Amino acid sequence: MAKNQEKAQAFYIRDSAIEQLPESQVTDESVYLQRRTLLKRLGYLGAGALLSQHALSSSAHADVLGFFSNDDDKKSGFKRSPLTFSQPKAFDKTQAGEQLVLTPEKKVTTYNNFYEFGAKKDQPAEYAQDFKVNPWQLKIGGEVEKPITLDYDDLIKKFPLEERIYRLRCVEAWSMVIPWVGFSLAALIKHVKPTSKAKYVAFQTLYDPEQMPGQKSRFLGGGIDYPYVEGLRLDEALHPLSLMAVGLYGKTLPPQNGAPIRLVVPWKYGFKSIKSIVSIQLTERQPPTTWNILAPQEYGFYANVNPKVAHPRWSQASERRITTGGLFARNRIPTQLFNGYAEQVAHLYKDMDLTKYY
Ligand SMILES: Nc1nc2c(c(=O)[nH]1)N[C@H]1C(S)=C(S)[C@@H](COP(=O)(O)O)O[C@H]1N2
Ligand SMILES: [Mo]
Repeated sequence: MAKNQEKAQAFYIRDSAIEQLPESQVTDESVYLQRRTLLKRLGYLGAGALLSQHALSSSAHADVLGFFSNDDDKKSGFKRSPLTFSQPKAFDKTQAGEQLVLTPEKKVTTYNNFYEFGAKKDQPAEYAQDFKVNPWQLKIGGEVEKPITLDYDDLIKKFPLEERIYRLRCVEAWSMVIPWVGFSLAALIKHVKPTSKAKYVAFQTLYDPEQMPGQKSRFLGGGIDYPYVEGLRLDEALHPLSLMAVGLYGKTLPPQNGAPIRLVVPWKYGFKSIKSIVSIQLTERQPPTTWNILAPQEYGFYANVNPKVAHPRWSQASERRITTGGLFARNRIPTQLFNGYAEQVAHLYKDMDLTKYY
């Protein structure tokens, strides 16, 4: 336990470090971009080579540069296909009177948390390009009457797809607005017919160290014991907002965002939204979850977005909304209870002490 806490301390420091970069280092986006152009002309910036060259060894700097990296700098081996989907009115850009500004696609696909491909923000986009998503098998079983295995084509064809525009709030206090494409987790769960014993849903990411360098190296993978696992209470999983996403911005997911299929639970911190899922099991008991195992005093099972419940090492009262303004815009906004979805989900927690069940 103490060992785990130490690990969590060690690799999350960079997240507070980036928030604490002195103003003099984070002054102006154009200065930064000019510097990039210069480095490029001098031949220092190529196919995402920054980190491997240790040109900038400080993680905070690497994160800042990673943020501005764009697809043109990277070899994009992965091919995304267009999807066919409906666009229900309930999930358009105007939600509860709020106009949501979409995070640009390039930011969504280059600033990622996917520790299996490296614990720095720009590493998944670089190291996941050759990830094989087809063939794929997703097994759904446990406390169900009709266990099934979905193959790659089933993932995009078995259930009708819709576009859902959701806020994504990471526990590290940044957020995006992403147009996902997917189907209700509820549709999948109803399809397999849960038994009366089913109370929770357990999810598991692929374990394949040959393809996922972070699973091979504790240095790259942030000290997590893989496979990455997550869980929901059955009523949370059945909530209409819980989404199995297979795409974003109208096309199949890139690997760095969790191809070929990932969970999206928009009222919870991002780490609940587990990527590249191979197993969904309905269970009687509350399943173990990766970040809770790693640092239970910092990350709970519920992980509902809550501005009033601080992380032990930082406040959750506000967040940096990632838009075209980038790191340099003053786009800090107040965090909303349940990430703005309180009207839909607060009833799930009505008799619970949210400071205890964090
Ligand atoms: N398997 C797996 N799933 C994961 C993660 C991860 O490291 N491994 N990171 C989580 C975290 S912390 C966040 S914020 C979101 C980020 O999703 P995005 O990169 O698509 O924005 O994925 C979540 N799902
Ligand atoms: Mo996160």
